[in-house]
Amino acid sequence: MNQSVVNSYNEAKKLYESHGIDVDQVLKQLSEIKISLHCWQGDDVRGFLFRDKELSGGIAVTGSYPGRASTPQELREDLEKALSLIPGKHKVNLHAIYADTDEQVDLDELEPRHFEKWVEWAKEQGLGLDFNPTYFSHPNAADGFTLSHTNDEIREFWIRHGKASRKIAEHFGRELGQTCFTNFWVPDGYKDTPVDRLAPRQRLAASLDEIFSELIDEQFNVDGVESKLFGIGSESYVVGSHEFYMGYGISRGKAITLDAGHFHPTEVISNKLSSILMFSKHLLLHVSRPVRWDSDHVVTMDDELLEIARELVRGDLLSKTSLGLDFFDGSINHLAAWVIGTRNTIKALLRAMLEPVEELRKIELAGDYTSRLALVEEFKSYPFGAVWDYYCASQGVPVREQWLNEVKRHEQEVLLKR
Ligand code: RNT
Ligand code: ZN
Repeated sequence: MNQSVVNSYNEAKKLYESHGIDVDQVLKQLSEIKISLHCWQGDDVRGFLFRDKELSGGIAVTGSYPGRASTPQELREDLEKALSLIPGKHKVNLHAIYADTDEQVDLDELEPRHFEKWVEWAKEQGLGLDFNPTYFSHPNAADGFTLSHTNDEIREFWIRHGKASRKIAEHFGRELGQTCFTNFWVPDGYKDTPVDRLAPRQRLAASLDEIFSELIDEQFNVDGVESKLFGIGSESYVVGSHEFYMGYGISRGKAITLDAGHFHPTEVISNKLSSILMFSKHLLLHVSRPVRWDSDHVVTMDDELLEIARELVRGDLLSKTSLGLDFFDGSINHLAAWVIGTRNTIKALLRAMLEPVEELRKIELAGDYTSRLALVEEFKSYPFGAVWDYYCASQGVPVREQWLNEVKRHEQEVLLKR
C-alpha cells in the first residue's frame, strides 16, 4: 500500500482515538454493510423484456450519453467494472423488465428461470440480489393506473405480476443464501384533482393483499412498499401516498420504502427513519437526490446524505435497513454515476461512524448545546478522507479519483464501441 496513504491514516487514527473512536473496528463494520446497486442506472431504465419500448409511468431519464448497456451481458459487464471501483461486497437490485431470456414473455408470466443467468452471475461474483416488479413502461399501465385500476382484467394482470415477482425474489433469496428485498412501487395517480381519493386506495390495498396472501419465508424474501408525493402525470394525486403506505406497511407487517426524492422538496427522509423503525421491523431506502423535484440525480455528499447516514449509525438502525440506491442520469457516463453515488453513500456512512456519538450524546443529555454544536461542526473537518483512502486501498479499489481513469479507459475500449 502507498506509504503516504498509510501515514495519513495513522495520523488521522490518533485524532479519532482521542475521542474514543476505534477506527479499525469502524472499518470492519463498514465492510459489512451492503449497498444495493440499482441495475437501472446502467441503461436508462429500459430493461430487456420490451426492448423498443420507451420509459413511461411517471418517471423520466434525460440525457443521451453514449454506451448505455443494451443487453444483459453488457449490463453485467458494466456492473462488474463499477463494482471493482467500489469498496466492499454489495448487492444488485433488478427490475422485472431486466429478465434475461429469449422467450417472448409478458410480465405476468415471468418465472425464476427467466433470471437464471443473473443468479449464476451473482453466485460467481459473490453478490446478493434484490428485486422489483415493474409497474410501468407497459400497455397495461398506459393510462396511469395498475394495481388500483378500475378494470378487473388489468388489475388481475398486475396482481399476477406481483405474485410472479415474489416467487422470483424467493428464488434469489434461497439460491444466494441472503434475503432478497422486493420493492413495490406503482405509479398510479391522477394528473388533475380527483373527485374520489378513497376508492383507488381501497383497490390498491385489496390488490396488494391479494399479492401478499401467498406466504413466503422472510428468510428468503421481504417485501417493501414505496410511496410517492407526485409523479409526471400524477401531479395532483398519487394513490400510494406516504400515509397510505405507512398505514399499509405497518398494519400488514411489510417494510416501508423511503425514497429521498418522493416528498415535498423541503421535506427530508432522514427525520423519518427513527420513527418508522419504532413501529416497523424493516426499512428499505432508495437513496437518491431530488433537485427541485423527484429528478433522481446522482447522490452527492450533501447534507441530507450525511444526515441519513448519521441517523442509521446513531440509532443503530443499519441492521434493520436495506440500503438501496435509486438515481438515473443519462447525461454522464453510466458507470461513473454508479461509482460516484455508491462511493458517496459508503463514505457518508464512514463519516457518520467517525463521529464521537457517545460523547455527543452525553453532552446533549447534560443540556450543553453549545458544546454539541461546537463539536459537531469541528468534526466536519476531521480527516475522514485519510481513513476513506486507507479503506479503499485496503479493499483493493482505487484511491481517490484514480477510479476515473478506469472508467475513461472502459469508455474508450468498451462503451464507445457499442
Ligand atoms: C419511482 C420510484 C421507483 C423507481 C424504480 C425504477 O419514482 O422511485 O423506485 O425509481 O422502481
Ligand atoms: Zn425509488
